[in-house]
Amino acid sequence: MAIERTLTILKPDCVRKGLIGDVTKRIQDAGFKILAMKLTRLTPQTAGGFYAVHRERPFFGELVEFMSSGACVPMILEKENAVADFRALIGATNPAQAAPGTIRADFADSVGENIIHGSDSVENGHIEAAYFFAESDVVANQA
Ligand code: 3AN
Repeated sequence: MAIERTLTILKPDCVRKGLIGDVTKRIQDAGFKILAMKLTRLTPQTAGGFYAVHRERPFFGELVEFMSSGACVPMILEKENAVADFRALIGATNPAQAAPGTIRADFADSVGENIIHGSDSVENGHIEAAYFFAESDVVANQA
């Protein structure tokens, strides 16, 4: 399997609940290497741009409001088969349907406030990573 990168965001509910450390530990324990990370607060414009694909969905307004409601922590992660393995680690979008032991099953309250984002393809992972980070922010060689 190929080494891939994926983009995650620890969402504002994750930060508000004081779960940055717990969730990051799960990510690292699962074998993901953090290549870039920062604490930031999205504006409604930045959040709307990130989720532009959902612009026509009925929940778009509440999604933008939530994602810009507080600090969040985007990270670029790297691992073999990172995209699929990360989606398995975080669980289904709706935490009520997420498999036991996944991050969303254990920490998330609702489909709207579901703690964490994970890219859905390698291509989108690269697009999303570039949305938050410059290539010079990426520490690929950590030896
Ligand atoms: P995922 O983040 O699991 O890839 P997407 O891409 O379908 O899920 O949805 C993007 C984000 O939009 C989700 N993380 C969630 O916060 C929000 N969302 C998705 N479906 C709903 C919904 N039915 N109601 C409210 N928010 C939703």
